[in-house]
Amino acid sequence: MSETSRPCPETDTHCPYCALQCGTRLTGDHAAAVTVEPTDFPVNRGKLCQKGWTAPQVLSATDRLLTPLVRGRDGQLTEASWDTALDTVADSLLRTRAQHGPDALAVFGGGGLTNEKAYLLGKFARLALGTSQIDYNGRFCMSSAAAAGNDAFGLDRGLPFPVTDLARARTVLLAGANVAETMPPLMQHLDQAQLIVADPRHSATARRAALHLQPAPGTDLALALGLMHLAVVEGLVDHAYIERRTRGFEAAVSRAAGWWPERVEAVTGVPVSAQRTAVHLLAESHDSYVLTGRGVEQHRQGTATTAAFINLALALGLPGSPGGGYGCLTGQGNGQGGREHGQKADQLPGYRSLTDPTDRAHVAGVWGVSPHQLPGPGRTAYELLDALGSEKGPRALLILGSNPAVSAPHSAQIAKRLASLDLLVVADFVPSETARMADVVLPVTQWAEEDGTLTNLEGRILRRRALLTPPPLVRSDLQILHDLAVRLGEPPDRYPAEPREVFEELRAASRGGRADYSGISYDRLDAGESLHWPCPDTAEPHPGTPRLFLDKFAHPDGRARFTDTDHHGPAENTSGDYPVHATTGRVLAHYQSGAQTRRVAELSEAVPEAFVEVHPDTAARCGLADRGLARITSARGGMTARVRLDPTLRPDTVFVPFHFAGAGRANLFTHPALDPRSGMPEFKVSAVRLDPLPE
Ligand SMILES: Nc1nc2c(c(=O)[nH]1)N[C@H]1C(S)=C(S)[C@@H](COP(=O)(O)OP(=O)(O)OC[C@H]3O[C@@H](n4cnc5c(=O)[nH]c(N)nc54)[C@H](O)[C@@H]3O)O[C@H]1N2
Ligand SMILES: Nc1nc2c(c(=O)[nH]1)N[C@H]1C(S)=C(S)[C@@H](COP(=O)(O)OP(=O)(O)OC[C@H]3O[C@@H](n4cnc5c(=O)[nH]c(N)nc54)[C@H](O)[C@@H]3O)O[C@H]1N2
Ligand code: SF4
Ligand SMILES: [Mo]
Repeated sequence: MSETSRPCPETDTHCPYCALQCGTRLTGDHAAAVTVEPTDFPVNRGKLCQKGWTAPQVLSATDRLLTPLVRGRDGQLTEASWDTALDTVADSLLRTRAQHGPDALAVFGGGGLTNEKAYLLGKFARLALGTSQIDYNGRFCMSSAAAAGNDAFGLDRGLPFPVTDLARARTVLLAGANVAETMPPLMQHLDQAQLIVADPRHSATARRAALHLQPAPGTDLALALGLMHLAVVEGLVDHAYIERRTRGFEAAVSRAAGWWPERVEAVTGVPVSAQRTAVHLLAESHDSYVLTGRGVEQHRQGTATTAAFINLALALGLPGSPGGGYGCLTGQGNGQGGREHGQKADQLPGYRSLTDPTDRAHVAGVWGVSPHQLPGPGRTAYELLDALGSEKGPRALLILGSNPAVSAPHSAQIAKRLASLDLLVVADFVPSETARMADVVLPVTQWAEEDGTLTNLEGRILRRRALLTPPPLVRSDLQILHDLAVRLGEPPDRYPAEPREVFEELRAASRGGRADYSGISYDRLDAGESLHWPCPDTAEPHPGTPRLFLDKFAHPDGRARFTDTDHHGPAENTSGDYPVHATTGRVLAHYQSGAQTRRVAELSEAVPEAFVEVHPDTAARCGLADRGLARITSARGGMTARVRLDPTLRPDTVFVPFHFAGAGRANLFTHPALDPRSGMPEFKVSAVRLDPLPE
C-alpha cells in the first residue's frame, strides 16, 4: 500500500477533561493533525462542549514539554537526559529520607489521573517512599460530597444511577451546580425536567430553570434545613419510606424545626414563596432528583450542607427509588476512580481504609509486604501543602496531575511553601505555573497517547485508548514511577509500567472492597460492555451495578442515615473593610487552573483574562466601570480582574473564575478555612473589597 492510501489511524476514547467523560472518536496520524468527533456514547449522545472539540490542540501545544528539565546552578531549568533527571530526583529523595525520615517525602496527585496511575502512585508513596504524606486535588473537589455520601448511604459513588435516568425525571434540583457550563452535554438529559437551580448567580443553568433560588453564598445549609422544615409542615414527607429505609429522622426534623421559612428568608435571601414552590415541585412525584455541585460543597460546612440536601431527599423518599434519587456531580475526568484507589491520605485501593486492620492486611497481601510496612494516614491536601518546607513538614514533593500554584486556596502562601522545598518534582505535559517552580520537570504522555481506565460520574469504568505514538523523549506517568522506584531500591516487578498489568493488580487489590473492580477486565471493556462498580469477580461474569441502593443502602443494617446538622455560616463575614462576598467557579471555555485550556487559541480568545461579575449598583458604589480593571482584596491578598456588569447577580456578591494565573488568580483572595470532616477549603465564599485600578 502506498503512503497516501494508508487509512488514517482512528480510535474510540473519551474526552480528557471533566467527569462526564464524553465518548469521542479520534482520527489522525500525528499530534497536529488529530481531529475529534463525538460518539453516540450514552452520556453525551453525539455532543461535546467547546473544550472537548478543541482538546486535541493541547497535543501539539507550542510549549509542550518534550524533554526532562533540571534546574542548574544558575537557577535556570535546562534540558537534561532522563538518566540525569531521574538520578537527581532519586538521590535527593534518598538523601532527604536518610536525614529526615520517610515523612519528609510527599506526593500530590490528581483526579485527572487514570485509575492505573492513581493506584500506582499510592503504592509508590507507601512502599517506595514509605511515606504517609500523600493526598490529591480531589480533596478540593469531591471530598465533602464523598464524606456526606459515606455517612448517609454507607458508600460514596457520585451518581448511584446512570446519567440517562435523569431523562425521565419530573423535577431536578441543582444545588450549586452550573451544568450548562460545566457539563453541557448533560443538559440534554434534563430537557424534560422542571429544573430548580440554587445559585447566587443567574447562571447559564439558572436561565434554563423553572425556578431559580438565589441564596447568599455560604447559606445553603440554612436553605436545605428550611426546605426540610417546609416538607414536614406541608405534609410532603414520605413516612412509609422513612420508617422502612432510614434512621435518624427525628433528630434531623427537630433541627429543621428551628428553620422556619421567614428565618430562612432572612438568612439566605430566598423568599418564602420560592422555598414553598421548590418543595412542592420536588415532592410532586418520586421521579425527582436532588443533585449537588461545588457551589454547596466547597465550604467550611460543605459536608454538613451536602448532608442537609441528602436529608431533604431522604425525607421525600427519593434515594434508592427507581425514578429518583440523590447524586453529586463528580468533577474531574477521573474524579470518581481517583478517589477510590489509594492516592487519598487515608485510603487504600478499592475504597479501603488505611486504618482498618482487615483492609491493610488485604492490600499488603496483594503487594507482598507485611501490613506493618504500610504507613498510617497523612495530612489532607491543604494541610499538606501548607506544611511543606516547615520544621515538621515534608521537604521534597512529587506532583502528578495538579497545578496548586494556581488552584490551591490562599495560593500566595502555597507558592511560598512550594518555593521553600529542598526538592520539587513536577510531571506534566505543559509548563504549568507549578512546573515552572520545580527543580525537576518530567515530561509525560497525554490522553491520546496512552491507555488506561477512568471511572466517570456514574461509577462507570471506561477505556482511554491511545491513538498516537508519544513524542520520543516523553514517558508515561507509570513508566516514571517504575523508573524512580527501581532507583530507590524497589523490586522492578512491583511497579509495572503497562496499564493493563497495573489494572490486573488493581482488580486484586479492590477485590471485596467497597469499590470492587475485580470482575472488570480490559477485554470486557474493549468488547463494549457497560460496567459500573461494584463488579465482583463471580463465576458468571457479573453485570456490574448501574443502580445502587434499590433494595438497601450500604450500611450494615441496610438503612440510610439522616444527619443532624445546623447552619453556622461561612468562616468570614462581610465587614466595613471587606463589605462584599466573593465566590469563585468556572466558565465554559476553561478547565480548572487553565494549564491546558489557556493554551488553546479558540478558548483563550473566548475568555482571555480574569474577570469579575459585579452588580451595577455594587459597581457604582465601588467606583467601578464596565470593562474597567478592578482590584479584589481580602484579608489574605488581592487579585486583578476586568469588570463585567451583571444586573442579575445578587448585589452583595461578586463572582470570579479561578482559571487564570499571575495577578489574575482568584485564589489570591480565597480563604483556607477547612471543613473539619472532609478537609475541603472554603473556595466559595470570602469577604472582599473592590477598588478601581488604572489600566
Ligand atoms: N467548563 C468547565 N467545566 C468543568 C470544569 C472546569 O474547570 N471548567 N471542572 C470540572 C470539575 S473538576 C468540577 S469540580 C466541576 C464543577 O462543576 P460546578 O459545581 O457546576 O462548578 P462551579 O462553577 O465551581 O460551581 C457551580 C456554581 O456554584 C455557584 N455558587 C458559588 N457559591 C455558591 C454558594 O455559596 N451556594 C450555591 N448554591 N451556589 C454557589 C457558582 O455561582 C456556580 O455557578 O466542573 C467540571 N467541569
Ligand atoms: N478558587 C477556586 N479554586 C478551586 C476551585 C474553585 O471552584 N474555586 N475548584 C477546585 C477543584 S474542584 C479542583 S478539581 C481543583 C483543580 O485544580 P488543579 O489540581 O490545578 O487541576 P488542573 O488545572 O486540571 O491541573 C492539572 C495539571 O496536571 C496536568 N495533567 C493533566 N493530566 C495529567 C496526567 O495524566 N499526568 C500528569 N502528570 N499531569 C497531568 C495538567 O497539564 C495540569 O497542569 O481546583 C480547585 N481550586
Ligand atoms: S462535557 Fe466534559 S467530557 Fe464532555 S466534552 Fe465537555 S469537557 Fe469533555
Ligand atoms: Mo473539581
